[in-house]
Amino acid sequence: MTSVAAANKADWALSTLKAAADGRFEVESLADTWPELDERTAYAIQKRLVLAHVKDEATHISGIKLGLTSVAKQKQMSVGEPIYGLLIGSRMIDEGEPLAISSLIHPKAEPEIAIVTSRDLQGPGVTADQAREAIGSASCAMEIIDSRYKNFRFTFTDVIADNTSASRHTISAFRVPAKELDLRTLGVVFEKNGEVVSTAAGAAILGDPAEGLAWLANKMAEHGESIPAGTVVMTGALTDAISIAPGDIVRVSIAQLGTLSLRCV
Ligand code: OOG
Ligand code: MG
Repeated sequence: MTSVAAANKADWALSTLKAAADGRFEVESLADTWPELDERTAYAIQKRLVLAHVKDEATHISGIKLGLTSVAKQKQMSVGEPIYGLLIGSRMIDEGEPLAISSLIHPKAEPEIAIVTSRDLQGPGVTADQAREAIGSASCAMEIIDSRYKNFRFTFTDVIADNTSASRHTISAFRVPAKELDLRTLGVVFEKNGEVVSTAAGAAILGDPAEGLAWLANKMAEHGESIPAGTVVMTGALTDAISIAPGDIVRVSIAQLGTLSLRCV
């Protein structure tokens, strides 16, 4: 494909994904009409898409999210490699605030560990040990994903372009200094309407959430970007995502980090 044709396709992909998010409707996989979409172009579309939402909502990029960092999620979505996306400030749900399901397409909830970095991280070559040193604190978190693709059916590059299905996120204000924690061994209990739906440990994230942060620093370096100190990073779903509907209450409990509940209306 010539670069002009690729630029036109990128514009088309961007407007398709923006319209689907704004109008709350599903679209077909980009790969159906654009199988050659590559990773670099997909991350470039993601960045433009996020900046368009940020401009519309007069908000800011508030952090970074990892996706597909657990075996559970990689199997659920049939994509075997991690991805990253950007968090949008206006999409944060305050603790105790209900989530209106009607504002979304087909949302699912995921239990996550959120961290805040305490040092700059610049790849390539960042090791898990260096990343671990750069984790300042950790909190209990939940992401609400809402793929713009029909039935959450997407390819690796599709989901990158769609800002990794990011929709809403909620992070407990209770932050625990990382030096008091071994993130790998923190037990996780995920409940819906009072029933346990899944359990996990921090090590579900690539063996150690610090490995996830190192992966992120090295992947962002491929795009000429680094992670400044003070960045909020959602490290990815620890278990399968579950569908949520009005009336549901989902709850994540993580050892030492406490509990976070979300009521859907
Ligand atoms: C992609 C986003 C995955 C996670 O935490 O693994 C993600 C999807 O499953 O739609 O956010
Ligand atoms: Mg997630």
